[in-house]
Amino acid sequence: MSINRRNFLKGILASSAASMVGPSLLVRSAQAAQNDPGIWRITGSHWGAFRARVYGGKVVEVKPFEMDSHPTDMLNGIEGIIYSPSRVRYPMVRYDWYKNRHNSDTSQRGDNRFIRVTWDEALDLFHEELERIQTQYGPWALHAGQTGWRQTGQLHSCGNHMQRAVAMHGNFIKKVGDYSTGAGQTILPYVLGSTEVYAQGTSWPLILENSKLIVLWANDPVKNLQVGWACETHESYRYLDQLKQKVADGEIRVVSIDPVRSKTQKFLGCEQQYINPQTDVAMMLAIAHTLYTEKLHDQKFLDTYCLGFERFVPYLLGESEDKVEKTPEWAAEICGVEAEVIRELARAMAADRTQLLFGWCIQRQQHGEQPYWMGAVLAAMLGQIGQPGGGVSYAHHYSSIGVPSSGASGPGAFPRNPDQGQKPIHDNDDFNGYSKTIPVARWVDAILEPGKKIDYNGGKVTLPNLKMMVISGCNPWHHHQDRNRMKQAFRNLETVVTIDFNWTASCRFSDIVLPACTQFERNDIDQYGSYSTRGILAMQRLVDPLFQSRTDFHIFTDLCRRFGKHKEYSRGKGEMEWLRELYEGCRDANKGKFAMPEFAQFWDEGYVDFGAGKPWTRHAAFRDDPELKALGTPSGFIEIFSRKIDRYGYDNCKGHPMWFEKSERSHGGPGSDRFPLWLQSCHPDQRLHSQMCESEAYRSTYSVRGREPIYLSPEDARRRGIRDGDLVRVYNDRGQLLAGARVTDDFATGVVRIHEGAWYGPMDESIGALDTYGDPNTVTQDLGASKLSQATSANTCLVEIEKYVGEVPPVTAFGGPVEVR
Ligand SMILES: Nc1nc2c(c(=O)[nH]1)N[C@H]1C(S)=C(S)[C@@H](COP(=O)(O)OP(=O)(O)OC[C@H]3O[C@@H](n4cnc5c(=O)[nH]c(N)nc54)[C@H](O)[C@@H]3O)O[C@H]1N2
Ligand SMILES: Nc1nc2c(c(=O)[nH]1)N[C@H]1C(S)=C(S)[C@@H](COP(=O)(O)OP(=O)(O)OC[C@H]3O[C@@H](n4cnc5c(=O)[nH]c(N)nc54)[C@H](O)[C@@H]3O)O[C@H]1N2
Ligand SMILES: [Mo]
Repeated sequence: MSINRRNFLKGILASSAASMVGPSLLVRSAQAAQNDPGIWRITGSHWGAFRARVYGGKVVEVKPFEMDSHPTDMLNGIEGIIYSPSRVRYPMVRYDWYKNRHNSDTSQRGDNRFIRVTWDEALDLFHEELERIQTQYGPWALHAGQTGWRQTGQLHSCGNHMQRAVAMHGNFIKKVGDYSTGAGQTILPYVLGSTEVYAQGTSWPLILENSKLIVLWANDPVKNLQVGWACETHESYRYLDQLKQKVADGEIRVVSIDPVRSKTQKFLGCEQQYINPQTDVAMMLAIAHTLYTEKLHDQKFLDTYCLGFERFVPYLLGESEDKVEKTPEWAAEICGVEAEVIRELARAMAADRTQLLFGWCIQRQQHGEQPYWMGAVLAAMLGQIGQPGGGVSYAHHYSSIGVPSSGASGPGAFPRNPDQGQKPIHDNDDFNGYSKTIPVARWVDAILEPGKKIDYNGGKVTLPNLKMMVISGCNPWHHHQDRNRMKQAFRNLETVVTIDFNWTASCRFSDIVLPACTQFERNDIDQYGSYSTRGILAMQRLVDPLFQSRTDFHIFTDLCRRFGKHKEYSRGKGEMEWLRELYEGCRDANKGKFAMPEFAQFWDEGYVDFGAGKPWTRHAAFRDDPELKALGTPSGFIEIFSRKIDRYGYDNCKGHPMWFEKSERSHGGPGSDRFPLWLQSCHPDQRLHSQMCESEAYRSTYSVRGREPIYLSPEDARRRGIRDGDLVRVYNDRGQLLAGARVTDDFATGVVRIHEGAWYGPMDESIGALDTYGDPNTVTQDLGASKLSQATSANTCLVEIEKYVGEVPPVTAFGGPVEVR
């Protein structure tokens, strides 16, 4: 049964060619369906709520929900998700693992050879492995804590299903924090008393009415508001339309500070301020320096609402620490923004009502805490925190934040934990001295260096000795950094189980793969409008589960049956009973405030709308009464100097915000002599991370010669003899990938972008193998942002590019496993 590499690649090609039958059948049925209306059903997704026409058991048309005035283009990718050639069709077990179980040759991991098994066999194997891990090792050896962007729907929220079921069997390692805002959500509670990133912000109507200057700092809302955590209805875009008008009328000045001309900057037609990547803190310090030396800062605000400004000023003036005065001239050398431009911006900020709106990308880099802390210091110096249209926000590009909340309650979710009083089968809480929770992005460190003690947020974490992972509702082989390091690490794992509807690279590097169905193949409910809680949506099943896929609910009920916990797990209830209960719970919570019909009527009508909420100003209560409405910081005030952090004694996050050089930085920074290009792996315009990359026809609207695009400047292209549309090799010491060049004026010299979420498709399982599709995490750095947050710093990454002239390998990322019989 040994298959050599050549046959193997042929196998991959054959399997993806064969699977093309699916979509082409769909086209035929779409034609037939023109004469027959079929049935319209309503559902929702991260990309938007929509109605779908189902004909002959197939989705043949998708149209936006009528409450969505700004539907995204990505709705065109929906059908391709359901009928993707990359669907997981059957339970599969990795070839060598099937023969040798946990003693398998783990260097074969990623060779993509799998054996098809029955559901019963797959679940027996999964259960046996859980048993083995708990008895042979203990709870410290199992990581079932990695979760992510599961599809929408509160009942089928798949991470909850996986964790509840596994927790009914035994304890396991969990994560703390997330990849989105790891540095931001760790630093801001010290500074402003809450994570800020996951909190409702000042309402757009108040910003539009009161702001005179809006600074979009590393922020591309027009791109990033296309997706939301719940079922989106894109209400923010009405306000963005108004903002565009106000920019045109000269009523509001908007400046986008970004190394790239963003989608938002182009949409608004606003000012573009280029900045060298990763140098924002230097520019902010220079703004603070101008405010201070020109006496434009609000001393009264600093005295009344803040703590520690006097500990920060000596650093600003060069009287302490590094003895460098943070003048605009000093900053200009680092950030590439002229000193006079910095001064002008500082004066403009102080002259009138100024709203700072930060995106999240700049905290997904080394020392990612600093720009957020420094942003709060700037806002404090301007003294407008708590005023409508002033102060600082860290979330107006995310999930309808800034759209006034209706004030209604959304539906609850299927429980993530076992019910109260339920003991697991293996009630062993002895973690052998290892930490039970680890910072989310440090799990690969754990596999490679078990037992290592690391600093984290004022404490110590002892990395556990992981032997088994269960992965559901996330795609670690998209979301984590440095693929070749991951390959090395995965060789140390005995067993990996992945539950997904897509044959992602995470499936390829697993041992047991279980086919979930998509959200379009089950009934569910969710709220729409994410943070605005605008209404409740019925997510009606569009089609039956394809192939042998099952709902996560079904999968984990059957797993629990193997250890006699299925009744406790499901509480003896099926899908529609649960939905009714979640809906009724929501109706109770809203009683007397928001009218909701009975479940049957709701299900039939498809949604309940709560209406628009009232505008609201963030931090206004604190501004009104800083004593009674104190912030959640240790002192209750805005902490410009944090005694707590200072006492931790870290070298890479100190008592006040500071400029730190990066381990890799373009434009003359460290490492740029060898790898001169800064790679930003921003969030995709036409996907949600790795989701929808599998949608074939939709992918072809942006791919370049079948590969993920890499965006680069005309000058960088010219120097390397690269033309738009060329195939290029992107590389550094960590890895190499193929991508398709998109040459554009939107990008400055030295700045390139590959959107995160491009599927990983290695030539083979060997370490260092070329990635054939263009996953940026093939070359990113796996490094904690600092000892405080230990967050991902994916955007601290330098690369070089060359025109690719070798034999062109096929793309191996899509189309499922190579089935060995
Ligand atoms: N280089 C770089 N890397 C990054 C980032 C970056 O900016 N740059 N961004 C980071 C950020 S902010 C994030 S949030 C993460 C996102 O990381 P993830 O959340 O891991 O990314 P997704 O691609 O959304 O993966 C979700 C997976 O869950 C599966 N799934 C969805 N719904 C279901 C379901 O109902 N059942 C089952 N069983 N499976 C389901 C999908 O098919 C998909 O494979 O990536 C991080 N990684
Ligand atoms: N379409 C779409 N929308 C999404 C997502 C998606 O996958 N697709 N994902 C969602 C999720 S999970 C998240 S976490 C958010 C992510 O939201 P963010 O992290 O804010 O988004 P990004 O697109 O990564 O980056 C935003 C901007 O930051 C700029 N930038 C990057 N580095 C620097 C820097 O050093 N300095 C300055 N000044 N600017 C910089 C980039 O050029 C880009 O224009 O988006 C959400 N929205
Ligand atoms: Mo995220």
